[in-house]
Parts: sequence; C-alpha cells; structure tokens
Amino acid sequence: MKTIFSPDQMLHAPQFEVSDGKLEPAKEIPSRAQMVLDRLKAVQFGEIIEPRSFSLDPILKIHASDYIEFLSDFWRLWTEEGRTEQEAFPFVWPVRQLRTDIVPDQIDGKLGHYSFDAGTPMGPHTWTAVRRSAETALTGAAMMAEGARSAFALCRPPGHHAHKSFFGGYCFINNAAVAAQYLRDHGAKRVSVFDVDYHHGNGTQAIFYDRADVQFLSIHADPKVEFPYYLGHADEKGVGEGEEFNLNYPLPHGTPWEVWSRALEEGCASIEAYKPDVLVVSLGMDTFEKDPISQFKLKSEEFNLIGERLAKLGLPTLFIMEGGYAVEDLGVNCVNTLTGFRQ
Ligand code: SP5
Ligand code: ZN
Repeated sequence: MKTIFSPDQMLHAPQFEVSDGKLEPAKEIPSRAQMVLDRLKAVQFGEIIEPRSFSLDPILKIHASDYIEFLSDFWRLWTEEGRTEQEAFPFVWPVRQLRTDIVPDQIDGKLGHYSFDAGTPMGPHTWTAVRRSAETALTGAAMMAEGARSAFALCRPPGHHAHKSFFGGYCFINNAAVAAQYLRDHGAKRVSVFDVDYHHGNGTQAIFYDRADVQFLSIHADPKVEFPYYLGHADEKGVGEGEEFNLNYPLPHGTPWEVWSRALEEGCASIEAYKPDVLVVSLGMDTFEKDPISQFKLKSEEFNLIGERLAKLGLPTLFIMEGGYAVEDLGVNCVNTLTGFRQ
C-alpha cells in the first residue's frame, strides 16, 4: 500500500488552542505526521509518494467558493488589518437568531462567520498546508480511480469536522468528502465513508446528509458529553434521498474494544448491504487508551483488528488520516491499522 504525503503539510504549525476555557498547547501539530512517517519507514511499510497538484475544482464540489477564498486570502487580510499575532482565533459566532447572510468586512467577524470553534487557529502558512492535505486525499482518490486496491492519504491538517463553509475541530477542508466526491466523479456509483475517529465526523455527515450515493457511518463518543457536541446522535439518519444512508454509533466515555468492535461489526454489515464500489475510511487514532483529549480505551494491538475487519469487506479502500493525539504512540497505532488491513 502506498502512502501519500507532502512536507508542505507541516507548514501549519499551531502553538496554541483554546480548550477548557484557556490557551493550551496545540494538539494537532506537525510531529503527528512525522511519527507516522517514521513508523512507516521503520517497518518498510511501502512507498511514500508526494501528492499530485490539482486545480481547486474538486475542492469546490464540496466547499463554497467564498469559504475557500476566505481560507486562501486569510493571512493577507489579517496582516492588512494590522494584526501582528502569529495565529488567529475566532471568538464570536452567529448562533441562532444572528445573521449568516451578510459576511462581515472586519476580520474577526469573518473568522466567526467561517468557523464553529476556537480550537482551530490559522497561521501564515495554514492555507498552503490545508490545500496540500486536500491534494494528498485527492491523489489517493485518483490512485483508487486508476485501479489501486488501497492507499493511505496521510492527511494533516485533518478534515472530518469541516463543513461546506466553515472550519473547526482542527479541520479546514473536508479531505474525506473531497475524496469521496472525486471517486463519484471518476466511476464509482456508490461510496461508503466509514469514520472511526473518536469524534463524530459532523462535517462529512452534513455534506452528504441528503444524498443516497454516499453512505456515511461514524463510531464516536456520544456528543452529549464530547466534542463536537451538536451533531452525531443516533437518530440522525439522513434526509430526503439520503434517508437511511447516515448511520451514527455514539458510545459512552470509557468504551473498550469489546464494545467498540460491536459497532464496527454493525457498521460493516451496513456497508455490505449498501454494496459500495469503494470505501473511504476516516482514520482517527484518538480512540487509543492514552489519547490526551479522548476517553475510549482501545489498545495498540486492537488497531490491527480494525484493519483486519475492514479488509474482510473486500472493497477497494482509501484510508484518510484524521485525528489521534498520543503523539508517541501515533505511528504504531496508525501503521498497526494499515498492517492489519494488508494481511
Ligand atoms: C480531527 C479531530 O480529532 N479533532 C478533534 C478536535 C477536538 N477539539 C476539542 C478538544 C477539547 C479537549 N478537551 C480536553 C479535555 C481533557 N483535558
Ligand atoms: Zn478526533
């Protein structure tokens, strides 16, 4: 299995995030990708290649053009307003009765309009890294469309919390959604996106919620007690043509493999019934027992079992990296999943 990655993805290097009411050290940092690369090389897992270049068109099939323009222009606008901070945080949002149909001119107003949390700072090179991360996902999708049986897009920044026109949860472009759409546009009739990150994939769910051609499944911590809080409940099943093609498996804090794997089984059964042409896995390793921001109890060896179970589906499978913040163990856990799949 080939891995796709660009060193440009390291250029987004946040120092801080707002979490638990204070500035904390950022969790979604470049060393995450480095740990995965180091482990891939140590076990000689397979070739590591650079992503191809793409126009913005496949990204604009998922994201609003004004949002992508905001991301790409952001640092210029920020410095033009005389701001000197090296990372920018949103801190005011248009919730409920506030207006979302007028985009503010001032940069803090824009930041709030295009985001949903204060945990996702933007820096001078965020756009370069974000676009390259999306191209990593797109290259994986192109390889699958060209007949590969599997590929690993080492995306960073991650993507599954990003909606059509706002960022959050460390995510800016929804890499898995962009890849799934690319696959639809290049021969796949049906695509399943299976999100096994600890957090609900709110962005991916919302993007495909009214569609029957992309099935979305997510196993995650119950949003009643965990980020992203406002989406990911079991009764969210899709709307219109998309009804029954959205499946959520919220689980309590403390969930061990014995319970988590039952949701994995149920998800796999639903994928088998849907009969997709290709599977996209939103691969988060933050279900790990030692993850610093998460509360599930999966052990390193159990990541092999995830890969093994997914392989039994017998589908062409594109892995897209999402979260996982136990940096020291991240490479082992990630490569364990990929190794379990390959055996
Ligand atoms: C891609 C991904 O995994 N994004 C996750 C974003 C989570 N951001 C909110 C983090 C809140 C952390 N609270 C920690 C409590 C333990 N001190
Ligand atoms: Zn996560």
